[in-house]
Amino acid sequence: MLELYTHPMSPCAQKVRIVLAEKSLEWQAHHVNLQEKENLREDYLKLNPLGVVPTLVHDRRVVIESSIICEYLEDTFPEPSLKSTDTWEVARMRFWMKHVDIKLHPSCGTIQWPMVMRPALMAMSEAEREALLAQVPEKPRRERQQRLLKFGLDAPDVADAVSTYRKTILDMETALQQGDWVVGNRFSLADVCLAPYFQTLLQFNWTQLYRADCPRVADWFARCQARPSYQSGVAADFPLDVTADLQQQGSAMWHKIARYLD
Ligand SMILES: N[C@@H](CCC(=O)N[C@@H](CS)C(=O)NCC(=O)O)C(=O)O
Repeated sequence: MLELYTHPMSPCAQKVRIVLAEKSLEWQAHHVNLQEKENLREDYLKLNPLGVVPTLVHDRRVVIESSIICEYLEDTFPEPSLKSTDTWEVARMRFWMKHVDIKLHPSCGTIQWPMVMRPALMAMSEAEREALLAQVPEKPRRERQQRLLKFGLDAPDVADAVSTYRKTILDMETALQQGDWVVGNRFSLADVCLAPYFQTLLQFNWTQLYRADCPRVADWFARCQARPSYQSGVAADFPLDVTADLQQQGSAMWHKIARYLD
């Protein structure tokens, strides 16, 4: 029995949903409403003390951290494999996964949070939203959200987030000169872990970050999107009306992203 605590717009949860679909695994979804901060409720914190999605529960045993969950699923259900048999390629795959965890994901949070989470918090009273954010367990995340709440896309964090996104894209363009996928010629966990961050760009109509000068990245993302695992694990949560709404909001804010591009 596999259960996933998830949210449709969470790139970390999207990674795991792609792996589950690639391996044709049956799973049960528990939707965690991040806008209402259900992730900070006591019962959820017992499962995931960091107060974030995703969380996987497999036969009552809990696994947290999206990259660890992806590798757990790969090791537990090895077929079809999402990992090379070449140990150097596995090392490269883990390098990309680590890069996503420590750099790309916080950057994505920085530009996505003001669009998706901030409006819900702004609808609450000041005391209510400050009390909620004070409960975020990790200090760097808590302080970043406090800045993003106050300044939105004008927060000081946004410049670095945009340049990290852009550098990642340029590094991917270089990597894709060597093979069809980010590591060699096999679709691997490196591709799984990167693809959701391009969904974020797509949903806000911010694809100019790669479309103008990174054709290999554009082609790579189109091939990720064409996979049934992406369709069921990610795209299914973005019906046309939701996408149109998000793209409209994103387009209106593009200038706040574009000002940090060289
Ligand atoms: N390192 C964690 C990060 C998870 C994470 O940041 N999840 C976000 C959604 S993508 C979340 O739950 N945010 C809730 C919050 O920050 O309040 C992982 O890879 O699982």
